[in-house]
Amino acid sequence: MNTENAVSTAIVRQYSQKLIDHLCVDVAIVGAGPSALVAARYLRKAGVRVAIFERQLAPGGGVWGGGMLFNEVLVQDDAVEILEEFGIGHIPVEDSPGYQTVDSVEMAGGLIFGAVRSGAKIFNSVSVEDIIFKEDRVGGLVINWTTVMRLGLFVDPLTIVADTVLDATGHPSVIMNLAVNKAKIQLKTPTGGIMGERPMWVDRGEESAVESAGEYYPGLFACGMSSNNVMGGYRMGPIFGGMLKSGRKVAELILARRRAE
Ligand code: 48F
Repeated sequence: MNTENAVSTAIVRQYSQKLIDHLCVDVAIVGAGPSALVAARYLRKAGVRVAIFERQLAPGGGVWGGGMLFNEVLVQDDAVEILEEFGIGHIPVEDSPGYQTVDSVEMAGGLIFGAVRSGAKIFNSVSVEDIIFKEDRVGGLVINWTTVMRLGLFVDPLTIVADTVLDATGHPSVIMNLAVNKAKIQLKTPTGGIMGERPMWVDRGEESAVESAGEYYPGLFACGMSSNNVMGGYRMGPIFGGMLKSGRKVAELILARRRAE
């Protein structure tokens, strides 16, 4: 085999095998932002099969840009153990006890590496365009290449079968919107629908990002800014302890649900 052919054959074969191995998983995560990457690592450490589908070329979601492209973020002391789980460095803020600064590039890279090294597979440049919904349960995802969707090409998708779907799509809560608008699901919220994100209030937003992480319909969980939006929480800007803890909490809830079933 000549070298050109060897390169192409190895890539196509390996990618195809990876995709085939993840066409049916325990947990399918939509979005590869910070809450998703934390959830993926904790789920994998408990032996759960996880695949993450991220529509952008680069996983990491809203971490990379820090605050207004100043590439630093804040993390509260009570989330430092999660940073350390991923081997991510942090520096105490001298004049504001209780907070650490974290280089946002190190944080994005560290979260991605920690999730992948735990065995979670990330499929980047893949968009989730619909859910599988049957027998009153969310049962997986409908996926397509982001380029196909962005170009508006009329190309049928493929599917991912999953016991559990985790919406970690951030502010737009893409999967929850699909569930409400297309599957006509009543979510476990005070209105049965999506409450909608409120303006910035950092402390309350940080609390609600964690409190809201959970199961909203059989087989359908949300975390991070997605669950915060679903439950009408406040936004909080470039402080990430809540995102990290939201990812860890949703992993614990998914594991508890799996044990109970
Ligand atoms: O928004 P995002 O970073 O998720 P998060 O874990 O973290 C939020 C923070 O970054 C920040 C914040 C905290 O202070 O306010 O915003 O809640 O990442 C969400 C990811 O989901 C991807 C999107 O590209 C992003 O990387 N995503 C969204 N819709 C889809 C998707 C889709 N339909 N298919 C695949 N990926």
